[in-house]
Amino acid sequence: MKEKILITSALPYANGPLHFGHIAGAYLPADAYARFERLKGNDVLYICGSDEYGVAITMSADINKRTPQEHVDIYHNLNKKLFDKLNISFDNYSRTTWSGHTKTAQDFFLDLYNNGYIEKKVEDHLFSKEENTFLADRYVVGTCPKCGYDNARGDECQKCSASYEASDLKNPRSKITNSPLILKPSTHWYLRFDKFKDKLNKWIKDKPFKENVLNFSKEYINNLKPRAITRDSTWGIPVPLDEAKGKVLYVWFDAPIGYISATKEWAKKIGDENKWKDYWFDPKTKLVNFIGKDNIPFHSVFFPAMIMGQNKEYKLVDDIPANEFLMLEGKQFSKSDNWYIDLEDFFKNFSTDQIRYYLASIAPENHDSDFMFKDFLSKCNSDLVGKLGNFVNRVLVFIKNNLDKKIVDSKILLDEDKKFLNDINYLIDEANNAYSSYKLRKATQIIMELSSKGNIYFDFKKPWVLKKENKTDELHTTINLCLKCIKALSLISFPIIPTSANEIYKLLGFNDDLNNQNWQEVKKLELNVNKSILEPKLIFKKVEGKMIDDEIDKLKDTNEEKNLPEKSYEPLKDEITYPDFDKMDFRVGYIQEAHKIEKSNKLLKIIVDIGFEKRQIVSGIAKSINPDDLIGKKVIVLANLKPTKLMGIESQGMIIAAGDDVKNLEIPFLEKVEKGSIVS
Ligand code: B3M
Ligand code: ZN
Repeated sequence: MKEKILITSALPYANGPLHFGHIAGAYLPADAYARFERLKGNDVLYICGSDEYGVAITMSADINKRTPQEHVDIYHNLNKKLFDKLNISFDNYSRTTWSGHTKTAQDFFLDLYNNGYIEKKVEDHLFSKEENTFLADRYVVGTCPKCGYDNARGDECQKCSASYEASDLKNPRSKITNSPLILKPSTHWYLRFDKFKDKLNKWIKDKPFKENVLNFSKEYINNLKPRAITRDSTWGIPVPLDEAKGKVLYVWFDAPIGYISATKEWAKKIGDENKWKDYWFDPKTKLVNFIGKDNIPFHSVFFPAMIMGQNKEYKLVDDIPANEFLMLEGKQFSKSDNWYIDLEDFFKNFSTDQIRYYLASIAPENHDSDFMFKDFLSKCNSDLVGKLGNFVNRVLVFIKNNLDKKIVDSKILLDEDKKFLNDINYLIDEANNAYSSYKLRKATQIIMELSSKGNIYFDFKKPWVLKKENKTDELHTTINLCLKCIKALSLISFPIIPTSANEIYKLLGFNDDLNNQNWQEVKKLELNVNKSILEPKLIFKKVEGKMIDDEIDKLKDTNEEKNLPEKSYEPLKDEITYPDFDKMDFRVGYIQEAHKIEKSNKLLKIIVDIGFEKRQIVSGIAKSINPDDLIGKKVIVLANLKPTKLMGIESQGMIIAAGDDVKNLEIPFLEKVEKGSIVS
């Protein structure tokens, strides 16, 4: 049975160029999944678009002396081009400034309003007379109410770490223009998210979300409060109420509705205006939202609540493959710190499939991962060229030189041939499982495993010897199985490297390409026996070390750390003996809860399950680690440390962390071992 699958990737802000971190997190995984499900014969619709409203955009437009519309036009087009280059197969890439979106978002608001979920409140907000606008916290600076530092941020003082409301700052001013700010009452509309607690709890209970997504969302649901969904601005979707002049919808209210309006736009474009309903109103549709981890609550809590408040029964999300972050050589991508890759340049030197393959192989699925240039080189050369490319090429060149390019049939299968065929089929099914569960890293490993198996089989059978000894039947069987393996490789690599996979597939003498094939059919590994292969050619290019050195130099040129004095290290402590060490009992603990401790900016209260009991641990990591990022993680706990009190709260153990400064601590997370395991 054909399944209806609606796939979305987070709508990127049209406020700057995308980087590989975004691509590896929300776009490549979704694209591979879409390609896979299409290949499985399912009815797939893959939707995305630019997120074009919000204060961040008006501010950047201002700084660049453009209108917001000009600003979003630039980045909408730029990002669209990047997606094209990366071969992302959206069925529609829309934008939230599309008029159809305005209407959809306003209708959403009105249903919620008429159903009693939206309330009006008047409160004081910081206002700039000079700019004639209210300012969000992150655009406010002022004098810290605690330590008097005169350039303190709107939410937290970077000198004394005090946290406060922006309205508590003395002499508040605009971060951008320095103009003084005053408190001014303003009316806003609040969505009563708290009213959806029960419904959300019931709904989320049996969702197959990743453990961390689920735990985090449940925690969120239980703490739901009313939230303002309107802003004072001229840039945004007007609040559809007569009394709401000058108010627009908050960007996170309208953005997820963009998934629906982008589907409407798609239907319009294909000339079948109502077709979008087939997806959004059919409970059998599978809706999958690919996002980065910072977008989780908007997809697992807020948007579902907004849908629950509608009169029509829209589809609720079925799965949220939320990815962690991708770093660049150990640091966050940042255009302003010049720690980024110029993608225009990068695409001049490297191919789309090299990039897609590498990003898939390091996809930040379970923890943050790192784009490393040397690793990129090694994956391109030893995986793509050395394993996959080499296998395809040596088989085809052999056929060209020894069999007149003819695709030969297999004869009797010996044990090793049967084993090889079994391996091929087993790995096709493994790839199937990896793609079904959005595991791109795993898929790249399976592609390489199959390539290696092919190479090993070819070496073992030595077809050049079989040829010399005139063992024609065995020779034909060997080559036939190698060709089957190549066909299998094209199939399982298609979702990740579609262009190369198609090239490989066509070398086998097939006229069409894999876009029009079906997984189940291709999986039979039938060949055009007695027809010819095409002229062999190299599918993957080697990356030269020099090219990578140049890329690394570009980063170093602008790296502010370059001129820092050499790092000094703490002297080593006195030597201990094994019995000293053995006194410490380390266990693997599973973090169930983590909270900020009020009045402390350093401490977190963490509830950790060490298998046979639960512990409450107070840990001084709050300046480096967000408590939400800890939930569902497994860590190392010193479990026999005498309990002590910190800020009046009992701490029953210690969580192991590394780092020289309270501001950059990192916790090692464990993947496979179970909670309660001994660490030695
Ligand atoms: N534009 C945030 C982001 O790009 C936001 C996603 C919207 S998804 C509906 O990270
Ligand atoms: Zn301060």
